Amino acid sequence: LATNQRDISLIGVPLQLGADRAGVELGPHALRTSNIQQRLEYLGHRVHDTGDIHVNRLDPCAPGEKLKYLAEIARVNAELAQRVAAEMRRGHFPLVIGGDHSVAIGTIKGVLQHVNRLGVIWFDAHPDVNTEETTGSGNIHGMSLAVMLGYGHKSLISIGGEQAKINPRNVVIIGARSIDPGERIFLREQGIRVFTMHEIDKYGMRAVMDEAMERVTDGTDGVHLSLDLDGMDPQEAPGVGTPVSGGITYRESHYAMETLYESGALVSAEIVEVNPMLDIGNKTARAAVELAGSVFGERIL
Ligand code: B3U
Ligand code: MN
Ligand code: MN
Repeated sequence: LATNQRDISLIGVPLQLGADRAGVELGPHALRTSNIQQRLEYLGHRVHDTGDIHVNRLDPCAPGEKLKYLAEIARVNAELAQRVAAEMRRGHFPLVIGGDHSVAIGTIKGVLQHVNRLGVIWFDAHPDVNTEETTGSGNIHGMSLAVMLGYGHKSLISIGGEQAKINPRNVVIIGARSIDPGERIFLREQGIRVFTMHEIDKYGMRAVMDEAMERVTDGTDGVHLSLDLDGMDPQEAPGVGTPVSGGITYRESHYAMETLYESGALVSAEIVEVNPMLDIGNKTARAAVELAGSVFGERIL
């Protein structure tokens, strides 16, 4: 059993507007019925399920819109940021369960109220650094990391204060294999370390995590994990909105999570993009819960 027991606060965000695709709003329910709470309690942690943040149902927005459902996404994330900050204030570890990846905005903005210099591990097939200018889809879940770096619509970057942002030096992306042309330019300009599948194949997950942990802990006061299930290979995690083949294997994913646990640097996390409507036999939700186990100290022996 884990020696460092934590108080973990689960916060559900049944948000789908950032992906503009039905199903991902059922993610929090699927993770709960796959026993995320019991799994973490079994490791010795105290888990407090704080329930879901309410998301309003909206009519479909106009086609060609570049920031789809901006107002509601901003409202939900502002509320999430407050909830996350409140949980941290009482010493709890915020574990946000999405929902689409736009919820990273609320989580990280909330964490930044307590942790000034935050390192971020962005586990994802996509870098999510589009802006209104570069997006092809208009889906805000493809923009959340750019917002965290201070680029994006005012109503998003202003959540928790515009000064609440992360340093590109302390961000690593792991598993990227679908990068838009505008994103490529942005990543280069920002100097963000991206471990594409090429690097993972070439050096192995061990070397990737060694360098990743060095970067996210260098001069920071804590590390946030943003876990997008589409980072995993679609064979292991088919229930995601935008599957991209050639992803991170089951064991590589667990190794990465175990390394994060061992570092002791983790202060917050979110698990996003689980889409039960596209899943095969609940495989993705189950994988997500198993990964959460590794993040919080689960070991084979
Ligand atoms: N980069 C594309 C696709 C995408 C990003 N995140 C997901 N899909 N899950 C976009 O829409 O910005
Ligand atoms: Mn993502
Ligand atoms: Mn993704």
